[in-house]
Amino acid sequence: MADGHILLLNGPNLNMLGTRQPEVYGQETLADVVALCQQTAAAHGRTVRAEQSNHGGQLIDWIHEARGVASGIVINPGGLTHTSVALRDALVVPEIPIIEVHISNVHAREEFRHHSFVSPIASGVIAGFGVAGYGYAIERLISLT
Ligand code: DHK
Repeated sequence: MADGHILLLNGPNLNMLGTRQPEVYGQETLADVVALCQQTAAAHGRTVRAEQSNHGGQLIDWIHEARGVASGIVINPGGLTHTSVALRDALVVPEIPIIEVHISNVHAREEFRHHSFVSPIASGVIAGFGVAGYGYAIERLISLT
């Protein structure tokens, strides 16, 4: 493994955090999320590579590149959670722990958000803790890797 960093991935529309439906996703920005994850990891002597894309193929390319390089992945796949077999298939390629994060409690929302293609291959799932859930996900990943 090259450096064992944690890969933090955010999917479609999460670049709009702080602006998009703040009553659902909160006031914090994606930059706040990245800073939280980096600070949480740094407290354990670990590093985070943070990426966001609105395009599934780009996310899949980053996941493939993680093989043999990253120690684990924290991912909020956004709406791709509920639609993308391709993203799920990619996430098993690196053979490292995956933690799935949702800012909102997807189970208390529309029925189409209740199913995740990612959850069956994840080591853990966090939903409904706001952006604090990303910090918990980093903590858990560190305890696993
Ligand atoms: C984020 C999204 O963009 C939605 O498509 C998901 C998730 C929920 C979240 O809560 O972080 O359904």
